[in-house]
Amino acid sequence: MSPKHQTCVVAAAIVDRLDRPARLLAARRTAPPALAGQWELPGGKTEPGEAPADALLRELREELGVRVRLGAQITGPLDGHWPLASALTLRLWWAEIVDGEPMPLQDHDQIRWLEAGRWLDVAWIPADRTAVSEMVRRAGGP
Ligand code: 523
Repeated sequence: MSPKHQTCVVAAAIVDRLDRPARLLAARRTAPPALAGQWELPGGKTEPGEAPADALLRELREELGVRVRLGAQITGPLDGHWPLASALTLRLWWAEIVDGEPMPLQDHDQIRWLEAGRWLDVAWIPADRTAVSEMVRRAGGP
């Protein structure tokens, strides 16, 4: 299998507007037990042969019922990816909703828009907290 067909995890930092983000969408997981109740940037695993950006659009449609426009990738320290607790790594993009109202349809029991200055106010999964902290730091802090 070529590297581009390897599974990776993709997620989105969905903000109210890509050009001047103020609010960030967080989603609370229902499974597995070790992650249930913790908040994440929504997303999931790529399927075999699926391009990462396509996987992300699919996951957001399935999980939240929204269509999004992807912005820039938010690069992490591992070749642009972010470390996860598992052997997998996470690729992250900025995103803006272009159609639909986000609802927790699958895998989540709550979603929440975090206001500017409050992006660290939920119990993020540790991997996501690292990324969100860095996003805040790069933006010059809350
Ligand atoms: N994370 C994570 N943060 C984050 C996501 C989207 C995923 O730490 N923002 C972790 C959680 C899981 C793994 O990445 O350990 C896979 O994500 P998951 O379960 O959301 O992917 P699915 O739903 O595509 O996985 P399957 O149900 O196994 O298909």
